[in-house]
Amino acid sequence: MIVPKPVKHEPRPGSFVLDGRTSLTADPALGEVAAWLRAELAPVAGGELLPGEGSGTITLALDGGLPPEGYRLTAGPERTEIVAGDPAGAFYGAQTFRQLLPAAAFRRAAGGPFTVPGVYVEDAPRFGWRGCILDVARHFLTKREVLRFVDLMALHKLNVLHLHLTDDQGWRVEIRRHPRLTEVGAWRKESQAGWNGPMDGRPHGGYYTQDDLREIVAYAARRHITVVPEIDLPGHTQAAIAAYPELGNLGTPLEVRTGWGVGEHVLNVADSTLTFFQGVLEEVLELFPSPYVSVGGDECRKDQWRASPAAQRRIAELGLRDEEELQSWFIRQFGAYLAARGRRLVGWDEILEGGLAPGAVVASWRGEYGAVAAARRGHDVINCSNTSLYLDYRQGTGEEEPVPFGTVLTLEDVYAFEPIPAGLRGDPAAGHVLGAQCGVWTELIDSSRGVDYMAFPRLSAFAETVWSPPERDLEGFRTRLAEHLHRLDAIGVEYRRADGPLPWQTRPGVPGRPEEPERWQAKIDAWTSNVRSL
Ligand code: TNX
Repeated sequence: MIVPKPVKHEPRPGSFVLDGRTSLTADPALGEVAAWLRAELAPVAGGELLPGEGSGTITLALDGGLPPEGYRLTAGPERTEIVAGDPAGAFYGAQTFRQLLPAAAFRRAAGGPFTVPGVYVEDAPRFGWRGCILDVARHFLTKREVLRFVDLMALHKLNVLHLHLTDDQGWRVEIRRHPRLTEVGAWRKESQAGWNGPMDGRPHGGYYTQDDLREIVAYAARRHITVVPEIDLPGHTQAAIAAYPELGNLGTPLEVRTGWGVGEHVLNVADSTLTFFQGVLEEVLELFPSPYVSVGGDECRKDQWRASPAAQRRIAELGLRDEEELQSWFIRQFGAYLAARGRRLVGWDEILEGGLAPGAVVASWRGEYGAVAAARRGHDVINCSNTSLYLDYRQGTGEEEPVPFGTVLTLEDVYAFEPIPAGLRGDPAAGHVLGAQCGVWTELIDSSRGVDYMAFPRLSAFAETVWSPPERDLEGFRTRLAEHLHRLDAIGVEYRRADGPLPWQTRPGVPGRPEEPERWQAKIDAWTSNVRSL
């Protein structure tokens, strides 16, 4: 019972035994995958899985005829063979092998021998972009917690970690040339309890050094996960402005934001501000080899630009129509900067509102209109639809859901998600849908334990929507999931039970912001009216 469900999974006669005498032999090109699998299995098997012929042998081999990230796995007496088109495919075959073992094999303690039933699996992903957004800006997650999350993504065959590194409430990436970004911007004096609740009076913060980020990137790369950094511009920048007031429109000191919601403080559009953030990106590009780099572009309130003589002068000089076009111009500067360095800009769907940067990839979050509009105009898109994939939204109607936020988004709702938006089905532009991303936004999630509760098992359902063939089978998924939850238990993931939170997973008295579906739809309609009129 494998999650996400493979393309083909058939029983074969006999079984394979993993124990202290099992050996592992790999094509030299798959040496890294072999090293990873050895490290995962050694404490379980109670042996080193050295190369050569043991009492049973696992082999990793290449076959260039297989699709990207695809693999075939055959397990039987004395032999398990994983054949892959590339190292990523071998890695996914190895992940599947781990899931063929009993759930107890996910404990890092020798409990073997373990038996794998004879099996033939043939598999390859439906989409090349299988992502998750992790917001480490609103609430910081330690490096160790991020690495654990990377392992959980890899278990689910996800391959993009979109790391939301900066926001009004915190700047989390060390930038050597602008040290105050973390000295000042990584800390806030307190946080709002829940949505519009009282201030908690407790300082919060943290950041990743450049060495930490190199480590996260390398750790993820070894698990075939690309880390896409997000430096959110020109809105969501209060932490940066608190560190360097000259980046803002008021020139007066500000604090790192302590409350939630969309802030009014945004960057000014001076040349010096563009230069400042190009400098930031220069260091970010050194840390993150990802071909894609996000500059956010979402929820930029225009009040300060409307009131700013300098912003208005910029609009006039450039012959722009309004502040929307000013935002597009701003984002385009970074599109050009990134393109000149061989990278592609990713931005939220707001970047559609005043004209798209050439080559930009649109991450569509306000429903799917943005994805449809951008794909029709020839841009690649990532479906991040909030109404299907925002894992910070409440998982049930119950009052006891911890800090209930957004509309109800159940496990079943996520499982029903289809990455190709309805508006693109049957349209050749659907080819521009690179894949999809679920989102773990953390205004109301203040710990790694809280991330476990909100992300799992909905992330397991999401993984099937981007990896597995398009047909849905809810009953089959429930059966697979029942077994998968034993794996998550063995790993120590504090997922949400089907019947709701355990008592210590509730947060009584912390105010949430539940939304009713009708109000929500009205909001999405309003959000997307700009996009639809394009
Ligand atoms: C909208 S997604 C945001 C985030 C919030 C999230 C909460 C996006 C581009 N902007 O800043 O964290 O909603 O659900």
